[in-house]
Amino acid sequence: MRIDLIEQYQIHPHIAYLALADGRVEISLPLSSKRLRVASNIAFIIKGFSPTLIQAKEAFIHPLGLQVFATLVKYMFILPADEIGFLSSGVSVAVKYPAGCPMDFYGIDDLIERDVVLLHAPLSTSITTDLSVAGGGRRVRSHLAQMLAHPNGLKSRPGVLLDADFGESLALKQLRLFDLGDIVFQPTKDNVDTVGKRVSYLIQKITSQGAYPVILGGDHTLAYYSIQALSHNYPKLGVMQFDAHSDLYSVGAACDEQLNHANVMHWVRRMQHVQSLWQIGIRDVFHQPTEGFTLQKAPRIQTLSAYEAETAGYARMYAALNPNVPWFISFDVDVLAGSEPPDTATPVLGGLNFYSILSCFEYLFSHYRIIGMEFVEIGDAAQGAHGASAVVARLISRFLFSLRQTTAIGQNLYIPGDNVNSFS
Ligand SMILES: [Mn+2]
Repeated sequence: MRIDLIEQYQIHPHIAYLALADGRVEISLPLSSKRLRVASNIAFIIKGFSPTLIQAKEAFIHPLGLQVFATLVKYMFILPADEIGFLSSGVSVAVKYPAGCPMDFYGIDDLIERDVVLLHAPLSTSITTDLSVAGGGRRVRSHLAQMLAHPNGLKSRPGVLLDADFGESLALKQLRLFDLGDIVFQPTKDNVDTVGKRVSYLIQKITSQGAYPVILGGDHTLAYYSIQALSHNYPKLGVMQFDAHSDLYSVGAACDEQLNHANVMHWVRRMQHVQSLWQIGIRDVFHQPTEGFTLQKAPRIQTLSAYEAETAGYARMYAALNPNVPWFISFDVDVLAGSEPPDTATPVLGGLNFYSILSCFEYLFSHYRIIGMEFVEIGDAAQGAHGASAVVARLISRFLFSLRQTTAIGQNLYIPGDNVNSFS
């Protein structure tokens, strides 16, 4: 991880110190796996910094030396002053049943290009009555984890993932799917912006390694943080939004100025790096007030409605998508045909059918550079085999297959017994 030093820092307010038998001191942070062993004089200097004081970087570098300072910044013992509000509680926490290989924040350093990193962001501005979408991403993770799990629960054994729809086999050791866990959310302390900033921070780190984030929401407000964060590595980006709603709602009231899951695409469409925004599966019918509004052209926004996609297909969109920019997929599960609670909280009649979406994704994965995806508005409740979280897990599985070397299964079968080659 490259560290760009900025001007002002603060010491982490919750460093724990443990004196070791060899005279050194182990320092650690809550919710962090990283423990550093430092000389007692260094620990003494660190303890002396006031956690409430913002100081110039020289005030830290002078007593500690540049190398120790940079290490303490890298491992978050010293934090950039303007980031302390969302970093001091940590950024993500490991989960008990990860999908793929569990990874902590510091593992991001070791990612290589085209690695896929899963994270769940329990971020929500929606006022929900019965069904929350804040934690719905966890449902997708458990589907994926089950899909990948050894049938006898064994870990780290050789195996392949067989995809019967596509007749493909993928060696699990090639998968390179890493699970960062859940973004830290402390209900009593955090708001949407704190959680959103943690997401942005992680996406910047992940994409600067050339790896691809797959973010599970949360509601669609997530797009504001995720797509903004992508600008650091992608000065030109296309966005494909699969959604029943345009999320461009304006009602002519004060809430139009406040970011929420129904107006988030107004923020996205204004982002400099977003060259094109395709809205796919849109089908809502609603009353738009006109008093106090002007009707303007929005040339960067294009639409493939659910009606067009399901009756005429996706060809018009494929012909128009620019293959020379990287694309990010922002997927609201209410785009799916038949999505009702508990799959999602805001269902709309109609929608895209599973195989129609699956074939669209196959086309996108093979013709365009998809540099990440997010899936939002997933209901946090048990869903059936055809539920939104099952669909999302399936789409993610195809992303993984598309990035790796796969083998055609053909007429081959795995038959119990030792490999015959071992006898020859
Ligand atoms: Mn949406």
